[in-house]
Amino acid sequence: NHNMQVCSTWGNFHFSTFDGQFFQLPYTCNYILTTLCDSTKTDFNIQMRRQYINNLPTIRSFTIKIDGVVVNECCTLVIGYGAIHFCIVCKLYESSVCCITPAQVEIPTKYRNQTCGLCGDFNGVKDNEFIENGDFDFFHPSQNYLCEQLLSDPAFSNCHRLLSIEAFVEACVRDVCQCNSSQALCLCDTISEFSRQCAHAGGKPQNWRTNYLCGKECPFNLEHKECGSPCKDTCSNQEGSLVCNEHCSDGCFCPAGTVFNDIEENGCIPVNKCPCIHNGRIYQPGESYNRTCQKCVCSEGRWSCVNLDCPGTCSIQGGSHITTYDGKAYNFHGNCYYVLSKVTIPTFVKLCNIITNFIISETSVSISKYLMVYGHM
Ligand SMILES: [Ca+2]
Repeated sequence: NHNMQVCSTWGNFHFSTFDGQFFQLPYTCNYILTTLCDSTKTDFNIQMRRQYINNLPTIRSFTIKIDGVVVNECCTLVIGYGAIHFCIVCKLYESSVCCITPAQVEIPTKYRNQTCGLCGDFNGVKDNEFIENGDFDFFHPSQNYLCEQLLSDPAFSNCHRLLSIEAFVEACVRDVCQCNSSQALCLCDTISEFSRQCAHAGGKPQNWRTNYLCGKECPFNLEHKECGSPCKDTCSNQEGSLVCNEHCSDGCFCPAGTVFNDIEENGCIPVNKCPCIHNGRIYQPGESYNRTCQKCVCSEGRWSCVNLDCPGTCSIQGGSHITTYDGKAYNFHGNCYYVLSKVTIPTFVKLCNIITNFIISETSVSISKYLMVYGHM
């Protein structure tokens, strides 16, 4: 029966196998239509791929190898390109001659029960074509291999006990199938997602990206990490990651030994290069400002203040306007002896113990002496 030897694919993702089973496989992946299951034999290997053009599935490519040699020129005639209909046929005879008529692959009966691919196993049994074949691999082995290899990368070694890569390999293969640009770009999302889910499950994925594969650019001198603390250390919050309970995530992080300069927003620097901020002004390390009896120096992003040996001043002006050591100003009227200041702590160095005499007349207030009284803060 001549029909028993023909495998076809047509129209809307339809296939019929050598054994006559019909099925649909609505994907635009690259598929092996048929090849010998024994990978050491290179008699033939026919691959095809569909694509959508104006929402119509059409054939994008056929790749045909006979005896290990690509013979596309023999079998790539496409008629009605852009429409549902196409016409390609490879007739593989023992002499490895192929010719072009409708979209069929015809192989000699000597290959019975030896074929793998969408055209089935050619064992003469129509039903359960692919179930009989065990875990038949629908996909192009090279795509599977690339995805499997990436997901099995040592960078994910502590993910494999947490997450099975199987579903990700499948998703990755689909990515590659549907990819219209370079393969590497298309599978990055799925590999990244594997990395994220691994981190979420408590794993610590290492960096699997390279400049050539899914590389990520970061601003300033930040670097991309697969597993960094989402609480970032900065000049103004240098221990942010220490008190962080969040699981790690991928993103741009400062290199080890540096923190992000969130004051000047200009990248990562060693802590000892961190500037400080005071009253809206930025100070570089080593710069200082003075405040009441203190000198503060910027050091490692923090103010380091020392007390100064400075006098506290209490003053009386105009006889009745008094300003205390701590700067409170008030008016006081009275015609008596008053203690302006005295030492109350016995161990305190006795600097002054002065009683002054306010002389208050009817029309004015004056003081017998103008006194400045000093004490240590
Ligand atoms: Ca079969």
